[in-house]
Amino acid sequence: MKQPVRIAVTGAAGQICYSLLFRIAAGEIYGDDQPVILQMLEITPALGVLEAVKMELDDCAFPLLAGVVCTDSPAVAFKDVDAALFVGAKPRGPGMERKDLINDNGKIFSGLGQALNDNAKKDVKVLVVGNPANTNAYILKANCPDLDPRNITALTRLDHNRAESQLAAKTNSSVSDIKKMIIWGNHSTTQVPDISHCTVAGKAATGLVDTAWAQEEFIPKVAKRGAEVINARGSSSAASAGNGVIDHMATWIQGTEEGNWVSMAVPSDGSYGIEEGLIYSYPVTCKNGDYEIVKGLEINDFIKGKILDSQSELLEEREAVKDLLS
Ligand code: NAX
Repeated sequence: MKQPVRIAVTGAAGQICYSLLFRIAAGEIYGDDQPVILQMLEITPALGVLEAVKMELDDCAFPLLAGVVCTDSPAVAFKDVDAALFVGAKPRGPGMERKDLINDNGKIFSGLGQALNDNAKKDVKVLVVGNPANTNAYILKANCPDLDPRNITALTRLDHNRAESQLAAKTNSSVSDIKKMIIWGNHSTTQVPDISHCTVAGKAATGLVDTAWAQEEFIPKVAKRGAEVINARGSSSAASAGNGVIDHMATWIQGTEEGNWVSMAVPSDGSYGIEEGLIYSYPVTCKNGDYEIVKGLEINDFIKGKILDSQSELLEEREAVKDLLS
């Protein structure tokens, strides 16, 4: 039997984790021959609920689950972890401005970053889900000087999956026929779902749908899908977000399929004119536990404008938290 890998998960008593943790314990990130230890972090008032989550994990008798830690101490949660999933965040309250949300979460993520830096394995793979995800990841990166900055990423795979599903429905095809979807930018309404390079069962998507649909219906539909779910459900996407986390991590660790790519928000290396270091969603391929930004794609003027708009939003968010970037 292999040595277990350690995975820290924050916000472990919340909605997303109620599906996510069980799928990790079933082996869906690292594969069905890899034992895992879950190191679950919550705020002190949520420790009772967290204990109930542990009871249910125990009651599933997952053969690959080699241990479960419940704690309100970041140092304990991040001790020797191979992966850290930052799901927990302060939600937006009534009357709260976006900049207040950015600021409050910024403080949380700078503190968590220091604890991660001091306790995790140096090559820990990090995924930020809690919103504003890209900027929280940026703050985390600034507070983790000893970790590999390339390993600090944010979730846009849910947006990528939503985009595939919308295009499949529009073209009466199966999601498995859709290849090379792209989400550019911030995980927010400025994100840029882009079908320019997509194929549907081998045919160019741009030849199957008209430009007006791609620009005026598809983009806002994907970008505002989270709000649509909130309106229908009364709370934000949970199972589909958990599924996006599984897909993001499993692809990063196990690799992309031949002839396809996925979207991940990663530190920009300057590709496509985006400022270096910003956590920006790009098309990436993954192999041997590493990812690479897909380079040299031709970008039309419409998409180029939107890509820069999303960058502007990220620059504004960064300005709002500049005091937390140690
Ligand atoms: P919940 O409110 O159900 O759960 C969040 C949990 O985090 C709570 O149990 C809370 O006690 C805990 N928490 C808060 N601060 C913490 C801290 N400092 N340390 C540890 N735990 C802490 O939210 P849930 O529906 O699970 O969503 C979690 C986050 O995901 C939210 O910020 C949400 O906006 C974000 N999302 C991100 C998505 C993405 O694609 N990037 C999509 C889904 C979701 O909207």
